[in-house]
Amino acid sequence: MNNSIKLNQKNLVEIAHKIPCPTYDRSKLKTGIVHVGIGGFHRAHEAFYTDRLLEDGSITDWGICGIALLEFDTKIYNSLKEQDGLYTLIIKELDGSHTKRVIGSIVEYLYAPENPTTVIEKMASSEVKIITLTITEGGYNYSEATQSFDFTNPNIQYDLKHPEAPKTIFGYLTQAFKLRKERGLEGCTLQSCDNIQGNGHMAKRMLLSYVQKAEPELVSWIETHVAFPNSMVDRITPATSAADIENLKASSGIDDAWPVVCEPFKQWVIEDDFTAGRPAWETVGAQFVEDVVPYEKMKLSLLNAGHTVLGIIGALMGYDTIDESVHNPQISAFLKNYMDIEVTPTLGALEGVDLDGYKKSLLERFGNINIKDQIDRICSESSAKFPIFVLPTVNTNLEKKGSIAFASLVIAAWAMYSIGKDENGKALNIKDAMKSILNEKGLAASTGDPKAFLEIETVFGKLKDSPTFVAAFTKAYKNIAEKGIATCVVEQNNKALNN
Ligand code: CS2
Repeated sequence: MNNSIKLNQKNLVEIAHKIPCPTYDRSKLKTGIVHVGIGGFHRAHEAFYTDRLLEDGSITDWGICGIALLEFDTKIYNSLKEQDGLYTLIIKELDGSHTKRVIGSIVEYLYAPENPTTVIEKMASSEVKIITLTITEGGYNYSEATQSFDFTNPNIQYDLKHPEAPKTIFGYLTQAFKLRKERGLEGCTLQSCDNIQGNGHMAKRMLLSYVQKAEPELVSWIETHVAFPNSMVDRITPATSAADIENLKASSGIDDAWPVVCEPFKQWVIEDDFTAGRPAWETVGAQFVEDVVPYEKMKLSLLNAGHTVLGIIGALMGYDTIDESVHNPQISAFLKNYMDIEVTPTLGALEGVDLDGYKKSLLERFGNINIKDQIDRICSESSAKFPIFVLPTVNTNLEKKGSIAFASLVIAAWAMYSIGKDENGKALNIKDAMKSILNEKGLAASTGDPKAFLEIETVFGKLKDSPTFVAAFTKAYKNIAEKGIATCVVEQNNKALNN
């Protein structure tokens, strides 16, 4: 459509005739939140909740400044800048319809690689009360092998030498908190919105490890002036496709360089521990609780691990999307068995949660044919995901002598996947910071020594020393090599049936 209108502040009045737009005065908003990592998920989740809050009330303190931290973020930064921070959120409903709205809560955006000082100043600004993060599971720089902060990361080494122009979140936060301390400003809240068990605890532990080395005298200031609430975040947000951009133009006449698509479901459970105030997100559906850890555990080990199960098995079978994978009845039965037999017994008491209902709803969400969530997206960065989503369940079951057969099959399938081809010989598009080592060990595993894959200690920790796990993994690997993944999935389901 040639006569589509470019999304930006100037055109908002006209666009409001087509789809709902912010009616609040964006120019009057103060920037109370700095958010690092303005990808799709943040824009479908925190920015969405905040936009609703701004729309509902007379609040003006909680505009968001989005930070693009990495060079990789150049495209999103440029798109948002051209559009004055505005973007369209397209909710793909279960009945196939689309609910659209222009979101206005991101009122500033900064590109860190070119303006490190501006970013540090913004994080240190007295107006900013909360710094939120979606920097991905791998972004916390935690090593499973040493169970601690990874100082061997070259970017961390760089930041230690160049504190004024850092590259990592740890370098930025250290400088910002140092300024706050020097200027006698109040502290602020650092809120992780990543899929990590105890994400607030992890953020605190990793930051303090870095600060201990970079600015030891800042440690106690951070301990007393910065809060690190844990939070559980949820909304399936596939990568935006070229078709999504075109459809928006064709259906609504809006030219948006990077709209965000997501499912209708959303959940945000947060510990109410904020140093310098917070938005009343509970009025727009967030839940504030005392201890979020059980909810996080449930979500990570059922939803995120469920995605990994569907993604890795589906990829090997040649599927492209999660709904295709879950609509294979044997794969969905496998996932259901994994959830019931291996995950559920590891979850503690979950007061007020209907676990059966939750698991059922996950299968429905995964099966939403309108979402078309990419298996490539789900399998990306699996080396950071397995240790958080799947391996804790395996470790608990090893301790409790529970079943590990389903998880072992998925891990063995991942070893196959890492070779880079599906079972039909088609190349897989592997995106992983550890791609080369995964490939090397995947190939080594395929030459007769499956457990070579388990030598990747930053992923598997000490699992290679567990004879029970090594035996289950080796058996699963050999079975897949001999019979193919589809047969193994069926056999595993049948074993569960007969037990
Ligand atoms: C997915 C998550 O990346 C993944 O592997 O499981 O992005 C998932 O879609 C979100 O956590 C949903 O809340």
